[in-house]
Amino acid sequence: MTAENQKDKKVIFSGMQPSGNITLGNYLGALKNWTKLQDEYNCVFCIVDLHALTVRQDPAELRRRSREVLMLYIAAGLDPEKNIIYYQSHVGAHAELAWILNCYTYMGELNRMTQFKEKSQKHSENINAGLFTYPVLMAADILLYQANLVPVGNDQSQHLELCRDVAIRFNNLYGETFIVPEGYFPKVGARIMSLQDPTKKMSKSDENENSYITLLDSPDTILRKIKKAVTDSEAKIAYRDEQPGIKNLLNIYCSITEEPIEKVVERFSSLGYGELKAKVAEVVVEELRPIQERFYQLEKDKSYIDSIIKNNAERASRIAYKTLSKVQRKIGLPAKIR
Ligand code: ATP
Ligand code: LTN
Repeated sequence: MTAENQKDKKVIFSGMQPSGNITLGNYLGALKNWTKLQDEYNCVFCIVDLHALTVRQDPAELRRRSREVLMLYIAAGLDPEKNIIYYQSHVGAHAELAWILNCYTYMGELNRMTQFKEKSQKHSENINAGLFTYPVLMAADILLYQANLVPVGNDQSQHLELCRDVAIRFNNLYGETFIVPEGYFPKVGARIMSLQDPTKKMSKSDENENSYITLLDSPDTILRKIKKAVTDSEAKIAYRDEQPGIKNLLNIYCSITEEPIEKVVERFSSLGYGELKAKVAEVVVEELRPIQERFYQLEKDKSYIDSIIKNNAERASRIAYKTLSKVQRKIGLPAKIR
């Protein structure tokens, strides 16, 4: 059964930017959860390459990373036949609907977006209009597929709220057109922090490579980065806000093993920090090993990946253009003559 022919199932839409190497944070906070949703829902997982353009990208790197993200989605366990896995730029309807929705979104609404404020501070030399209208393109992504649920980290809740407001506004003006989506947020523990500054989230665009683990880091690199992780001088293994480094290591461990935190804290209570780090590195290495093996296998099969890219863009287009045509008709754009 594929996403198109399971009419009774709810639709899930989510995406990741190919703006860096996918990190353990992206995996534990998003990708790993997506793999658990694929049986229960009709899922559409996008590689949002147009969103990545809001920050200057090296063209060859962007192309390479976009393919890498697509292969990592599959290697992490997303089935490209059951789910729709595709590049945003391969479905023109995203940019077309985004233009239309721009005309139904207010400057005041976009001005309030905290991600825009943060990213314009970080990239003060390139505050482009795309960065400002980023949430409108995200709304178009979601609304095109009539998604019921959008699994994202808490950092995206403001964007999702805007998407809902625009959908409701449009429906009020033109009658029921879009499903108004709900956010689907992970548990708090799934927020993975930087290994170098555990008060900041682990981010794939961090300048310091030691702050994150990527899904393709070798076992030696993983061990080295975890050994270097910033902790504290309490010399006590406890799960509390005053020890953010240790808390983060425990979160990583428990997100992988899916054990309750209290049980693990009890078991590890007599260990030193070095020993805790070795345990954490071990579960990370073992979690990533099969993903890496599948990734390197997939990488060799160019024609298989190419066929996934082509077929899935076609499947996505069929759904997206159906919604776009409906929107065009409702707002009074002239019908195409066939
Ligand atoms: P960038 O550094 O380019 O802003 P990012 O690493 O924050 O990127 P996104 O592509 O914006 O990642 O997000 C992809 C998904 O991963 C989103 O659902 C986001 O909420 C989730 N995510 C990102 N970072 C973390 C983290 N440290 N812990 C848990 N989930 C995360
Ligand atoms: N803005 C999101 C990525 C993203 C997305 C989407 C997520 C773009 N379009 C649609 C869910 C649904 C991010 O930065 N995590």
